[in-house]
Amino acid sequence: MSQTLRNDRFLRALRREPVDCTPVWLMRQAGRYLPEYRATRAKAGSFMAMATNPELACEVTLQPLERFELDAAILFSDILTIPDAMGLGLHFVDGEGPKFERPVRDAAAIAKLGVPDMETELRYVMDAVRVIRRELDGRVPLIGFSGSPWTLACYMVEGGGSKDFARIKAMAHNDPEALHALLEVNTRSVIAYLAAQRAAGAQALQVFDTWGGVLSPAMYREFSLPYLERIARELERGEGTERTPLIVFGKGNAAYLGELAGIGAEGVGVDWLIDLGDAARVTGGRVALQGNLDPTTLYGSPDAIRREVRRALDSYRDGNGGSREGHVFNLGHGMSPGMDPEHVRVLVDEVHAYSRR
Ligand code: 1CP
Repeated sequence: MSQTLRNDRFLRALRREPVDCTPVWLMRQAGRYLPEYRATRAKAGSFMAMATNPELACEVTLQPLERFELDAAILFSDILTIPDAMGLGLHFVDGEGPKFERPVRDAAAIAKLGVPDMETELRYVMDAVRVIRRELDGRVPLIGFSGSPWTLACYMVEGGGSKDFARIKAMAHNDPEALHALLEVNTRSVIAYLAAQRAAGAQALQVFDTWGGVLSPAMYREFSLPYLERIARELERGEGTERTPLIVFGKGNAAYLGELAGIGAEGVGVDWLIDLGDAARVTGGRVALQGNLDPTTLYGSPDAIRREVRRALDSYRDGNGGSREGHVFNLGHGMSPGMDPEHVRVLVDEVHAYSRR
């Protein structure tokens, strides 16, 4: 497991150490925009058949790395594995995304939930981590991940994706104790899940708080931020250069970056609604920043993509006292199925070429 990494730019950037150029990976870099992903998915039959098969999960994890000079791999899985292992019955409805057969809508249903066993109920995830580490063979670091307690709760209460989050927000107002009980069991599960991925070989960890930004500031500070902080503080990750860094990504987190920089995570992922230089000024070198190109930039021409990449790199440097250290380049959110793989190549190569100067 301790084979030397041939490319450790990503881990160095998270420690805010000097790098030869800015590292880059992309959220949802393994996915439907790649024809080889669609072929593997067709062979597997379904998303879950692919995610629960460690060899196939490994295959799709490596696909974007075969094409592009990415500086990190991300485990191919999903944030909804935890609620599925809790017994909610995850399934995918074509064109509608993930759904749960048994959503949790009241205190009684929440009281029945327990932390899943990581090496039995979620063994397929840990096996995938082990297979991917073996096949990566030290090329780049592997990122493990989880949803945030709040974001998982959104799917668990709504029963799937949502536009207005009406059910979970009603619960927040009418039965906050029940919601806190749900966030509590989710937090303990996320900590156990990330610890198990780390033990299996994940070299960095990311929490996706995708829906934190739908909360009012008061509600964000009650229902999301404290649980993110507990994860960052309680998750054992080692010391010094051996420490496994934790990145907390949140859509709509611009107003909270100052607070997020103080929760104990090594990195904060930023969406595209804030200038990266402003984000760097607010966080003041306390954490590394990851982001933050608008994903739809990939629909632009190669020239437009290069221009926006340079703008983000320069913005970060300006806000970070003239230094590129502590920046992991990424999109502000995940890629979409209609994006052109050749545009991804333009982005990745431009990040490296421009930041190397
Ligand atoms: O049929 C398919 O191929 C389904 C599409 C798909 C994919 C490619 C789903 C279903 N999950 C995934 C993989 C996935 N999900 C990864 C893989 C690694 C990589 O980044 O390459 C990761 C990190 C996730 C995490 C995830 N799942 C998040 C957080 C990140 C984000 O984009 O905000 C969320 C919110 C989910 C839920 C989910 N799973 C799948 C879909 C389509 C969704 C979103 C549903 C919604 O919009 O509410």
